[in-house]
Amino acid sequence: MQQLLETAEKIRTMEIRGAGRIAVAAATALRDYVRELQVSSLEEFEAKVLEAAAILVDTRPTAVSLPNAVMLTTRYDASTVEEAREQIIANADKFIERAKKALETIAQIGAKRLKDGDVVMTHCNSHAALAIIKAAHKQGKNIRVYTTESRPRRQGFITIRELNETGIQTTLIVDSAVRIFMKEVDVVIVGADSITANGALVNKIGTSQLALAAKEARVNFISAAETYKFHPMTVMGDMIEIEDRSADEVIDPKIIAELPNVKVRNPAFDVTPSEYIDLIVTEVGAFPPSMAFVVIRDYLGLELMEDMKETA
Ligand code: RUB
Repeated sequence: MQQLLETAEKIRTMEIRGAGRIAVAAATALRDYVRELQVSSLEEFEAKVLEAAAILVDTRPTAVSLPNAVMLTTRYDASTVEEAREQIIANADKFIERAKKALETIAQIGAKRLKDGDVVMTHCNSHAALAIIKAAHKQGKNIRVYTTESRPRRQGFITIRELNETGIQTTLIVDSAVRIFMKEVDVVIVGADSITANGALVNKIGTSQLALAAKEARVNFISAAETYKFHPMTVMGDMIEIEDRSADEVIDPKIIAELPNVKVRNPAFDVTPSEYIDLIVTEVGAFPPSMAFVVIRDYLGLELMEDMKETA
């Protein structure tokens, strides 16, 4: 359990972050946990697995990749502890492999949308979005990138390092400079924390501003999202919780303590409605956002929704 708790803490404190990485970390933690789990009955096994799953899911509320990964991993149909254990280990390995392959396929599909000489704008730090940019660069296309700082956690600093290592020419801008530079941009590519059944995108705070500026400038707006980032419960009308993070990430708490009339809000994500999204690149194809329900039905399965309802 110690190791699983450590992974949960790393997700909570954002040492492990990004929707894809937290999902893979959770599947890995569950696999390693059940491998060592000592129990005397299947009932006890089930209770321990449910407890571990809840600890991981409770770390961050917005990226559906996390509960999806946990649900897909902890499913089993077994009559003994050993059978259940084997199934969970196999599920976890399958999920980890699915995530890895998905990124590779998204990179190949998405890179087709980039032409030699294109200027891309990205936001925050998304492995899926960067996989597309890097694949196009690897194909010999000259791609330049505008990267936003992504206040308050400045994940843009991670992105510029990654792009710099690959040799891609990159310009760092503050979030409020998005509109000024949009006229030089050919395509915006961002990741996804969740995609709803009606094709709305939940991603790092500020994403919807990029989308708005892109629409105004008639620039294509693409989200790169593995199928496990689609949100099954939104089919039932559930709303996605937007994580509210600490004011300390925005301003020194000593300053705010001196300002009794001021409060700080720090939502970590926002919602971009489907009408601002031209394309969602998944590992099973590039679709308009109106196909979101089909992705949920055909590639996650509506039974995942039932599983989530039962454990809610
Ligand atoms: C990260 C973020 C990323 C998505 C997709 O937010 O919004 O755009 O998670 O990332 P945070 P990826 O830093 O708060 O986790 O494509 O790597 O899954």
